[in-house]
Amino acid sequence: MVAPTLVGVSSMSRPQAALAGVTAAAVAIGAAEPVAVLTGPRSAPLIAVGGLVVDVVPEPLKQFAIAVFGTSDKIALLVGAAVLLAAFAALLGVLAARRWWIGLAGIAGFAALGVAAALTRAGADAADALPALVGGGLGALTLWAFVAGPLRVDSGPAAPGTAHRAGPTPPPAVAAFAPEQPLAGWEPLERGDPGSRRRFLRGVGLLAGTAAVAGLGGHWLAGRRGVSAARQAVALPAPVAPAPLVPAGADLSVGQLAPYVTPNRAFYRIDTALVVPQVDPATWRLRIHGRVRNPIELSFAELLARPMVERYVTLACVSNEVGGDLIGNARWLGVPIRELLDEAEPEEGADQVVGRSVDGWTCGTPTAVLRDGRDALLAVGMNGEPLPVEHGFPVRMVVPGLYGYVSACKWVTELELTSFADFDAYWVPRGWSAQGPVRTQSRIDTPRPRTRLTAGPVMVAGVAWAQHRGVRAVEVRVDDGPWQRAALAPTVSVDTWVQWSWRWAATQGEHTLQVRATNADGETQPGERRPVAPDGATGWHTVRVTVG
Ligand SMILES: Nc1nc2c(c(=O)[nH]1)N[C@H]1C(S)=C(S)[C@@H](COP(=O)(O)O)O[C@H]1N2
Ligand SMILES: [Mo]
Repeated sequence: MVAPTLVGVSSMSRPQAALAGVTAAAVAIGAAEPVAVLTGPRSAPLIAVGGLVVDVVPEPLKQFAIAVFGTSDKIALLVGAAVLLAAFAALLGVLAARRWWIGLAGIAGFAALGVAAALTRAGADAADALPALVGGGLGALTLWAFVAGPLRVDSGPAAPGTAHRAGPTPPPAVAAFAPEQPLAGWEPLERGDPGSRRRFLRGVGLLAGTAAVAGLGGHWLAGRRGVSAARQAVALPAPVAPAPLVPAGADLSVGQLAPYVTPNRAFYRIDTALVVPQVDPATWRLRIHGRVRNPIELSFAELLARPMVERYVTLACVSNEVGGDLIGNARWLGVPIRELLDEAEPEEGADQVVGRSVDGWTCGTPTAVLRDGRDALLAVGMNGEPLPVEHGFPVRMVVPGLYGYVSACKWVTELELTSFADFDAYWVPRGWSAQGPVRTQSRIDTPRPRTRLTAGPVMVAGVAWAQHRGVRAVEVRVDDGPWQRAALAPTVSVDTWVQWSWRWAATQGEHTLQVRATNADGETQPGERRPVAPDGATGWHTVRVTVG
């Protein structure tokens, strides 16, 4: 390394220094990716730090992100992190041009953050520090090469007013900040002698290109190490208790109306995972432990060997706004959780079953709900296929009547018996209710808001749900008029949503359509609008249309 006395050897302009900083960051991030192929994608610095951010950002900010970016919130987070990193790296480059050790200290700080994030992820081991360490090391080397090493920009031949190395003038890097230099605004990129400038730019191009290739290549390789082949090799057993047939007419097959069964590729996805956990069924194990008399451990083969049932269950997210689409209905194949709990024999007072995912995420489900006879499943199949990887392959929980955040643990690997008094699952300290029964809700799917219709008969239709209680009635009203009964389509069970329809004799003008459902307990959806936090939105879905 170059001794500190050689400080200021660079004669870089600020844009050059910033470019050097960004290139060093690109090298750091790019170099970490191939290493993360070995240590797992969650140890890659951007993903690890992003995961840390997901876990620690305050709930209102997260809600804001979901509201603004929807299901692209993860991409937005990663793009935001990359932009922020580039900005910091540019600043570091500028500082490093003055004092190269500031740059190295900055990179060391970033590497330390990456290491800390990777090591604090659930299930991390010491090797997970490697991507950030290798990336940080190569990034530091790159920055040094630009500001003080072989790729530095040397000052050009002495010209009037141009500071250079010899003589009593301050070192050029300092001169770059001397008062006679315009401090505001960008200086020209062309600083230093043309030969070293070309070397510098070639260095930038070569290193940035290599970083991009390493980064994208590593990312691609990591993807290929996924479990899609293992998933395709899974042969699902036939259920001993098949799902009831979907009655004719359950699907009204009206355009724009959500189909009764949601295809897997259209099924909403919500989770905290920045990279989808890749769980090899060959090594997957489920532990049922904690406050039980008989702890149980099962392999995937042992789980598949058990009698399976198949059920339609509508899954809903507590973050679903009134009228929102974070809900879907699928045919799940799995083992009743009740049977496994009976074998494990929960102790008195163990009123909470904590489902724990391989990535450390947890949900807390009332033990009583899992044992009350409903079709709570450890699911392995979704609509006739092994679970899609992003929906929890190889095994997830599905519990009719409860929101996903308290019941639907994907990539589940543990069921721990404890009590609500003793343990708060993932979303509880973040401001969500520990108990999450699904609220009775209804949605207008057609007509869409703000559409122009022609006067005459109009089919108004949608879905309504009150999982595990069932929907007794759906009513529609126009412009605050009287509530009118909609027709309910037949449904498989009380655990799924139901389609409804109502024929409207539309008259010219602006109109407001509203819907409300009543569940089988006789409770009608309240009209009061409440937000999704802490336990699910309330209010009537309202759609405004123009009839011309
Ligand atoms: N491991 C894990 N499981 C999880 C989550 C999660 O963040 N991590 N999110 C839950 C939430 S909030 C919901 S609504 C459902 C969504 O399941 P889906 O993505 O298959 O629709 O998964 C649940 N299971
Ligand atoms: Mo959710």
